[in-house]
Amino acid sequence: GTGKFFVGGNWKCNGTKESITKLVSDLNDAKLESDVDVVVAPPFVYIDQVKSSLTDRIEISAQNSWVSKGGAFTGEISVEQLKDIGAKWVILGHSERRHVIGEDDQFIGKKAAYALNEGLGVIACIGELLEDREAGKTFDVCFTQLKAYADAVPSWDNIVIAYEPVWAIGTGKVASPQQAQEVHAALRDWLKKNVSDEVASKTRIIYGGSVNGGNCAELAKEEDIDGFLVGGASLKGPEFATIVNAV
Ligand code: G2H
Repeated sequence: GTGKFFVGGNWKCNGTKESITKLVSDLNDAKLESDVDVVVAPPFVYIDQVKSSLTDRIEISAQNSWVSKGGAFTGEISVEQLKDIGAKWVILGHSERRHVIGEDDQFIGKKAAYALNEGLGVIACIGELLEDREAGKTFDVCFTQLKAYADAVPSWDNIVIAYEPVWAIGTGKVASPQQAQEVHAALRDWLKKNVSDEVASKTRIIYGGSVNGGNCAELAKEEDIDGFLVGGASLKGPEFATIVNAV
């Protein structure tokens, strides 16, 4: 892997004050290896609760942010507000926002640029649909999505790339270590050719899609897998800790 292992827990649209109190307490009790960056992304409305109760060992991410400065944008949350309540990261371009909400590459690229310029780290998601994979278009689709970030962002210093094949998300069908490694290596090669050697070698590329306590160790062995973005299994404190400690 490249640099420090990075594990994010994407809680998606799950939880209540009560269940999140329990999850935070389990995370506070967990033993986490020291050489791993650990981040959790609660729903917006619980970020403040989590920030005030969770150990500082774990940083907070949002799951989305508005594309520019706040104002008359009903229902949106600005980067400035996220920083104000102590978030350090934002997940952008998640497949659920691309394919369920309809966000496109350019919009996502603009969001990434705005968040980075304001000082948030960005977990930049990309990934192909099953039909793309079956049509042999996995690399094309991933490179197009990656290029949209590359064309927009001011720098790569604060970006973690999350490769999440859509067919593996929430389906229990995890990519094999070889399938994930093949794409991660191709993404790194794309960065080398299109951005720089330095960015290619230092940018962490994490895998997401049905990662759990049972499959994380095998995936973590692959050379270009620098961590994970975990959905379902991040809702259970002890299992999330197992994944953090997988490296
Ligand atoms: C992929 C992942 C978290 P899950 O979306 O980003 O979710 O681990 O539930 O497949």
